[in-house]
Amino acid sequence: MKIDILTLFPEMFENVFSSSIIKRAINQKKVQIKIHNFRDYSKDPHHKVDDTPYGGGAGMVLTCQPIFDCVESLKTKDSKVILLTPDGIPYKQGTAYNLSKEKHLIFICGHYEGFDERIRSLCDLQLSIGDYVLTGGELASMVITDSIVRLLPGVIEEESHKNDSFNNNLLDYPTYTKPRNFRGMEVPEVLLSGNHKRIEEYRRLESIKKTQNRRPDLLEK
Ligand code: 6GU
Repeated sequence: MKIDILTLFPEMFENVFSSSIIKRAINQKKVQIKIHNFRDYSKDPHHKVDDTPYGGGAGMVLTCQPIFDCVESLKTKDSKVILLTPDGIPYKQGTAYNLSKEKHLIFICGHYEGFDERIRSLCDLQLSIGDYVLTGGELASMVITDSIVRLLPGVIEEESHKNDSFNNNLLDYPTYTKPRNFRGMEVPEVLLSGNHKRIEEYRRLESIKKTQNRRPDLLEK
């Protein structure tokens, strides 16, 4: 998979993509991630990327030209162009699965007060990562990239995401490791039983109980 990210703040991405599982996925060539500063595409003599809003109002608005030119230079018939915006559709694990099957993703990170509405016409999808407002789309693009890359074949054991929270609209079951007793807190007996059928039943029940308690909205689905 190829991922291109358009941003005015490339430095924000340095540590996130050079650590842990994403770093390994890049080194193993499972994904190629490139960060593009769309200021470099500005035709303005001072590399301006924003201007005041028509009709008045506070703040600066990202202009069309640099973002259109940058996307058009990267886009092929295999590309999906995705705008990160608080008014996008809510991003879910199911979206992560669908996007993990794509060949090429292009993320556009807005910033400042907003972007020219016509930038939406470039995009196949507009996503939000939750009902709160971030200063820009950068963190959202990192969240989405992380959740997609871990699903790419061979990045982590398939077994590890089979039971992920949100698959089948259930939260993940609780897990334990050694020691059996830590400060008086015991590992549930059933997990030590070696009875795989009973363990499976216990885990399914715990998943349902946890979902009922914390996310009853998921069970309604
Ligand atoms: Cl994708 N962008 C911004 N700026 N804020 C957000 C968001 C995205 N998702 C939730 N809040």
